[in-house]
Amino acid sequence: SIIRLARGLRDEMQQFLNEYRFGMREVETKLEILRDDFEHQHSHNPIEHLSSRLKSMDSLLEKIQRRGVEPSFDAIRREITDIAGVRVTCSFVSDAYRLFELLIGQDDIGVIAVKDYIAQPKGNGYKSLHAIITVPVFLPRGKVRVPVEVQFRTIAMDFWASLEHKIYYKYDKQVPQELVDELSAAASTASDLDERMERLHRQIRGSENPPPPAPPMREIA
Ligand code: 0O2
Repeated sequence: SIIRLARGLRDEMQQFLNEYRFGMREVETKLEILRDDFEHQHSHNPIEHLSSRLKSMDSLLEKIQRRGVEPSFDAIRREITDIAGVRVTCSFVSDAYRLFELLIGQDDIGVIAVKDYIAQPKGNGYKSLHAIITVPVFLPRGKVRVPVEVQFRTIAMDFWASLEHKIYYKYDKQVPQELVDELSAAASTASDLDERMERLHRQIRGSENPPPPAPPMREIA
């Protein structure tokens, strides 16, 4: 019957999204462990805020259709790499890079892609360090490797990005030029603030024990 068919589809969707939900939890736990150990060892919390979100089935279907791809679970899995997203907001740029290196250096983590919009900001001024990684999730039916997009940024970058996101949608993606210019100026003010805060942080820490250097970066294809 149609009801049985609908329930079957609903269960399949839930199972599909659950894998991503579990992958997201694994990544969050890894970051919480890094944060707690850092706090214990160095009395410094490198993470101001940790958040995560799962894309809804509706927005996945919309995204896949926008790309002109016939919707199916396989197509979504293949095409969309930010179904699960974790955002790590740090006080300092150096903490963002350090956490990124500590996470991607773990031997159960795979790296699919890295986009460093801190070193190379987007045209509008957007800054963040993005990594699409895979994390193993162990289920009764076996192990699955789940892709998770992790964004590392500072509080100032996050402040800017959330306002820009609001403006972008308020103007239905057609932002007037004067606002684009204002946003670009605000992005550079945010960068200046990050640099000043980092300098201050280094000065304060100069007399204390600095944390050990992060392990060398792994080769990224
Ligand atoms: P949400 O609601 O945050 O999830 P994609 O289109 O995602 O497949 P793309 O554009 O190559 O591929 O990915 P990229 O550049 O790594 O950006 C993905 C995510 O980064 C976005 O997800 C945003 O969260 C963030 N982002 C990227 N560019 C900007 C920007 O200019 N402004 C702001 N505010 N955020 C940005 P979503 O799905 O668009 O949004």
